Amino acid sequence: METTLVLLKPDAVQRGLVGEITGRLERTGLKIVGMKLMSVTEDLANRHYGEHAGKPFFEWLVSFITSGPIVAMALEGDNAVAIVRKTMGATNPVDSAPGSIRGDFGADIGRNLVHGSDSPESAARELGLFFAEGELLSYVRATDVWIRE
Ligand code: IDP
Ligand code: MG
Repeated sequence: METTLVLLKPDAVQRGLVGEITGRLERTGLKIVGMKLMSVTEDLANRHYGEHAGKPFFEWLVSFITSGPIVAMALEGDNAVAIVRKTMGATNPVDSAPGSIRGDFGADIGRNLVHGSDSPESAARELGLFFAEGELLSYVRATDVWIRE
């Protein structure tokens, strides 16, 4: 079982796509175990996107993710990392398949609506940045038995 971090970036919040995107992620069967509307400070942005420091788009990326409220979400389930990445689509909306979040709503590589951790290791690191331990809940859904063996 994995838990992964999803961020609905400021463009998703501003465009009124929180419900649409959250619905798509929920319908995969993954379980929401943490969720909050929040601001990202410059310090948090630098730490979250640290692997991209030095790249030409890094400063823009930090200013974008700090430009307005985001929704941070923790999703749990078998292969949660890969399922979220598939549901999001490729980084550049030009290459994202129709039916994916970025493929359906994105038009720009920077303003691509969502973040999803790229590995279980990244997920553990990023979840620690965005959620305190007590903010992630463990609970049973009646539908769990219909979603996984
Ligand atoms: P990912 O979000 O699909 O994992 P990463 O390569 O980790 O993609 O890049 C992080 C974020 O940085 C992307 O989601 C996108 O918002 C932004 N980004 C990546 N490459 C570019 C670029 O070439 N120009 C502008 N922004 C970019
Ligand atoms: Mg990434």
